[in-house]
Amino acid sequence: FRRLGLRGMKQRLLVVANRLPVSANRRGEDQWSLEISAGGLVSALLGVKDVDAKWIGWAGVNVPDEVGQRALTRALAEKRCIPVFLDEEIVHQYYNGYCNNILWPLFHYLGLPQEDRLATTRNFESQFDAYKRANQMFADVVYQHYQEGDVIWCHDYHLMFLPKCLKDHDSNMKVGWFLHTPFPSSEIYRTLPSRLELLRSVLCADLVGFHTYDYARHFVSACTRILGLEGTPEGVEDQGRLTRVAAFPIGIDSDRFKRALELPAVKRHISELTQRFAGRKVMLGVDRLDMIKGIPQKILAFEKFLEENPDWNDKVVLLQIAVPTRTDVPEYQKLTSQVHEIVGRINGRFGTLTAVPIHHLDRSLDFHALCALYAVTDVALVTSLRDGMNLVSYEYVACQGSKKGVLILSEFAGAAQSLGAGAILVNPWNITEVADSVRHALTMSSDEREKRHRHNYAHVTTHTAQDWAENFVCELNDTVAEAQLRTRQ
Ligand code: ADQ
Repeated sequence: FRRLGLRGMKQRLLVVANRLPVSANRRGEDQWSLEISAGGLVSALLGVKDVDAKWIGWAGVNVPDEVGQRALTRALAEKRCIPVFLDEEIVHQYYNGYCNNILWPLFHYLGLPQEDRLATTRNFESQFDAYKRANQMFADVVYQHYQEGDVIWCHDYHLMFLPKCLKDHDSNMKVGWFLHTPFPSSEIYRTLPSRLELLRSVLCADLVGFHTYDYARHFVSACTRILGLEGTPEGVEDQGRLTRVAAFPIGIDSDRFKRALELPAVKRHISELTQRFAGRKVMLGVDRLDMIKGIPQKILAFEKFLEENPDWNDKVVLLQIAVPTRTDVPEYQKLTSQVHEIVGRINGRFGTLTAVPIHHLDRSLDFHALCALYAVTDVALVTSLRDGMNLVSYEYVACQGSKKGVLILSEFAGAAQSLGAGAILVNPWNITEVADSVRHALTMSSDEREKRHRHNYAHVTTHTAQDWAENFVCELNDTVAEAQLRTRQ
């Protein structure tokens, strides 16, 4: 099976993730338009080919009426997607509340919400309750579509309760769970009030995967320290049952980026951008506008660089593309205003009548424009405060053919562990260090650029999204086969 990869796989793959890879917009009572949404999970999974997969998830929209639900289900079916309908109340409590306000910051070492500690504590139980109910709703849709032999691949922190729901329903289901964020140190994780229930549920899966060995190790430590279970080199053991735990570093579909660079539309963008920024070095940031991405810290580091290197003032520009996400969460609204304020101040301070040092866009770019930007820029600045992997860094490398641009990468992104020496690794909290790295990147010899780029490029083009998915699914099949053997013996 390993040799055949996904191409030879006879089973169907049911991918279950909070969000479907498309956003739905209602155009009439029974009319919907669908648009691919931006985000790491979507980018990676869309890069997986040759598999009979269906995607189960929420379409990101409230559809209270049956006519609308039926029409959306039909429209999504054409894209091999199956919707889970969540009402506004549950989205508020489960998605905005428990997932985005509690699990997301905790898993990225930002702690449990502090500002309104008491309110959070009071709301906690109802939000966790909604989380479990929402996970059960995903499970119900999985049951409706499940056929014996299907492989069920659950994704991310939104669905930690799903493995238990599925296995309670049918213990023969083949269930894998993969976390796209970091799994934090057990000392951080243990502050979570629902720490026991979530760990026990995840352990119901046959295979549990993380981007890095460190995250897997943190998870096993949490199980041993908090649940008192036994950690083994294979995973976690509970009364003779093994849950396999392992690292599966994600990748991208690098060929898709390489092919895109040959398209006339992308070449047109490239030549426009080259003309537009002629005579200046261009630095690039592409992030979802999220606190974990360290955008304010990045911009402050760039300010420090301009401050300390006045000779560069009109010779370099930072393009920061920040796609807004979770726009109805107050923390994210605050972050947007903060970023706007800092950018405005720096442009006021260092700009001239004809040029500003920072171009900040609050929007998603289409694929062609994104590839062109990756291709023409001299330096990419990825300064996440924590990041499960960070695919932007991979995409940048894939599009840097002849230019051999430099990647400045946070040591707190999972990608730092795979790209390592090819990038300039920085502590994003230390803006002096980041500013120095900017200078280093801009003045780097072509030999050093070439060497670093070769290292990065080799990794990105040989550790693809396809490999990631194949490794995970193969390991899941092997794990289940081995467990069956053990019970027969
Ligand atoms: P994200 O936090 O979304 O993913 P990342 O891995 O960098 O982070 O992926 C972002 C994706 O969205 C990239 O494919 C990028 O091209 C796209 N994107 C970002 N900004 C964009 C913009 N302005 N316009 C268009 N496209 C944009 C989560 C985890 C990561 C992990 C991935 C995959 O937080 O750590 O790497 O899942 O597991």
